[in-house]
Amino acid sequence: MERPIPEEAPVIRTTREFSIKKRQATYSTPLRPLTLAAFPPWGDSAGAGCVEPAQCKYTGFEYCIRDNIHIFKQYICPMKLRVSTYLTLVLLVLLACSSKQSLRYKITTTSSTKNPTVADTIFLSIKPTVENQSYSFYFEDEALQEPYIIPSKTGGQTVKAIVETADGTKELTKNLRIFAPNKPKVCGYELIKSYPHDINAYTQGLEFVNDTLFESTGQYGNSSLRKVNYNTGEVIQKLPIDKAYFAEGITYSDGKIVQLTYKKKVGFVYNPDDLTLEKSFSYTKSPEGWGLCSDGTFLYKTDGSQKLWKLDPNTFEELSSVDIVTHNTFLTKVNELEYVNGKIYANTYQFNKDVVVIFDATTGIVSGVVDFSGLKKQVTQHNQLDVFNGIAYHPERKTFFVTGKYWDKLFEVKIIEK
Ligand SMILES: [Ca+2]
Repeated sequence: MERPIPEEAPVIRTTREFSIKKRQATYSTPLRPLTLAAFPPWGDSAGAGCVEPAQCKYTGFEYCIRDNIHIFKQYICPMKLRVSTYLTLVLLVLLACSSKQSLRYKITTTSSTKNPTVADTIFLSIKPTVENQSYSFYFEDEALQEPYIIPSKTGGQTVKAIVETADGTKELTKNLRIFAPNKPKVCGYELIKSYPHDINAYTQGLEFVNDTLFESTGQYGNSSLRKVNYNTGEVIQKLPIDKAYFAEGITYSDGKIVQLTYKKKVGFVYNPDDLTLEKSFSYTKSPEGWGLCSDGTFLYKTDGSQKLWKLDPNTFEELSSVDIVTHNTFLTKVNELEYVNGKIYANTYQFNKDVVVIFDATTGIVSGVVDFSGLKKQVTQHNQLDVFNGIAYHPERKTFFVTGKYWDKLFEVKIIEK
């Protein structure tokens, strides 16, 4: 039976018609235009339970069940269709115009090696090339001998280009990754002795002041700063840290113990004699606190990224940073640190191995790796046993002391660099 079309009703067009599943049966109707009367009343000739169409100013919906199949129809009024079409055309014209105006230029690089290092030549170019285009390249505001750069230092470097085109002047930048010139050497170690260590210490920092071992432990609610008799493992004094902080690396600088925290961007300064808190400081450039060490003048800090930060020893301001690099990677997740004679010895999470990496404190270039994988087997095995972390140099004994998180042994070792 034909549906009556009220004269006053606007004519609308079916634009979409689809079905949904019921009882595993699927019904699918191809899209087809259909001119119908609009809103009510509109009965269902099949008599299978159509509901009243929902309605609004421009659109209408119909929901029916026929032969156990749910059918949903959507109508869009021609006026809305016209407005939508018009808006779409305007948008397309605007997009076409804008894409013509803002040609996306970029700096591209090629070099003879996959991982370029210092003194390698890296060729630079601009893409796309257009008529009447000119450009020049800069590194640290010095004009380059185009079209190449010969990097003088490792780590992330930014090269800049000024491009002159008919559309105007554009400034482009590109980050280059410059790697270490040589593979790190694999170093060995000699085990001197093992000592007891608190199995409940989640070790995050180790530092000798004379013959006393200072230790920082982590975890929220269980962080602490400790003075330890390394010969016996006895904790001589323990200062619990507020549960809001997860304690990290420590070092000794200018007669004080300095301690980092993980996420709060706050560090603490203590009197080493009685562990009284003297002041706190904030770090504003790096996102997190990981390892900390001192060369006697400056402090060095890691933050979980590839960066080694150099800190002012008095204000703790982050003065500068270098990237910690090997011949083929930027080293991240560098944890506990120890400074000895221009080099930093560090634990790292990156390889998920019990290693110490050795890198230059000034350049960040990794020169050696020490594999300590045999030590973890020698401690009491338990469910919470965690990674190798904690390294302190004893200047009189000229030996390193290393341990791990929840390890019940502290190992005295000599690192043998080849
Ligand atoms: Ca240390």
